[in-house]
Amino acid sequence: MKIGIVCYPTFGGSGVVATELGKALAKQGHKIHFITYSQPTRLDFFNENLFYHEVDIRTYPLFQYPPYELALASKMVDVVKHEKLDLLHVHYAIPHASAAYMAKQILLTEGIAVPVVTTLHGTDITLVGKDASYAPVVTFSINQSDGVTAVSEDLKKDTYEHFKVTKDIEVIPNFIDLVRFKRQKKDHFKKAICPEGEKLIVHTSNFRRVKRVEDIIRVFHQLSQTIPVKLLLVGDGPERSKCENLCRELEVCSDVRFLGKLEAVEEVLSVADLFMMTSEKESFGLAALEAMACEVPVISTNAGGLPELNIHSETGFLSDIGDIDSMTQQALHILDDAHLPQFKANALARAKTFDLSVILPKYENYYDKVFRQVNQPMGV
Ligand code: GMT
Repeated sequence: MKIGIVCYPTFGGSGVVATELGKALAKQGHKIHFITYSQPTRLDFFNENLFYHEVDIRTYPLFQYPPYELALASKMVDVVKHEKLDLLHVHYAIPHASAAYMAKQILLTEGIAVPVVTTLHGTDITLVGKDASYAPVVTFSINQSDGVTAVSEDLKKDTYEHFKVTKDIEVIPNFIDLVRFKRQKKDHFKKAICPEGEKLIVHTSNFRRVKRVEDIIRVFHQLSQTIPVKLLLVGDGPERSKCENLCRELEVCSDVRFLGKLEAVEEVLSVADLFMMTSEKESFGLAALEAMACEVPVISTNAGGLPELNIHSETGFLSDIGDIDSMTQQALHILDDAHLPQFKANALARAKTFDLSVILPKYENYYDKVFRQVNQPMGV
């Protein structure tokens, strides 16, 4: 198939999923056309089936806000027509689903019917999408998509609860490439970070408020009073300086390192003993899956789709949002050498159920179904 993929190209779960999906589909022989405002971060290798089309955003003194959605819709029209795409797959409802709707209507006036699949990723529903400033457009554009997928059962449930969505939503969970994400031998790195054999906790995120990274620092502070431990924080975002200040206040700076944005996150995960995800909302928790693939157990909240990934007292533990004491006790249990190897093995076993080879055919079958529905209307 010839597929156009629209996503946010920067660091962030939805962009990562979209890019990895496109790369995997290209390896299967599909022609994949990325349509984004800049080169997706993980679009980092050459494949004869991968193409990249940049959205041109023209500004004008009159525009306080350049109309990105219009530029994107125009680009989609152009790429569908000239590359003869079979399907558009847009990731993150805002504004991609409504731009796709506009592109589809324009193409119909020229006799071209291109099916649109929208994948809901989380905050496009649970946070931003719910807001009255976007909700009517989000509802409309989900209902107008030819196919809708969500990355967890919980996100599907949330979508039906908060929007008047009449479309069937197919749950296709996120996936992991176990060839890339696997535990590597990085003893020198572990030695440099934990010279006295301390246990290592890792967190990766975009440091938005919803991630509650300060909770991780508070848990770490309590833990460090009981066992020798270090903390690596990977990523960057609006809450980072608050987190740095909290480290100073709790006097844990010498044991905590902020690494900023990293490409090779699997190298850091390879030396970790525990991964923490304290989010107050999380539709899936891709970063936790990446950790599990590298044999790292997870302590997470029980928010959103996290219980569908992290199995309580098997691959790690679930806690109520903000329950610092419970998370500290859970961390002490996992980091005990009598328990750690089993948790690590369980984390890897669970990650394998989300392997790319398991999930990719689900997308291919879904594309096929939607394509046939649009090109062969019912009753024919
Ligand atoms: O977590 C974020 O803030 C980024 C966001 C995104 O759209 O890039 O992530 C969402 O999509 C990911 C991929 O499907 C999911 O793994 C994350 O759980 C989800 N984030 C939230 O629901 C907060």
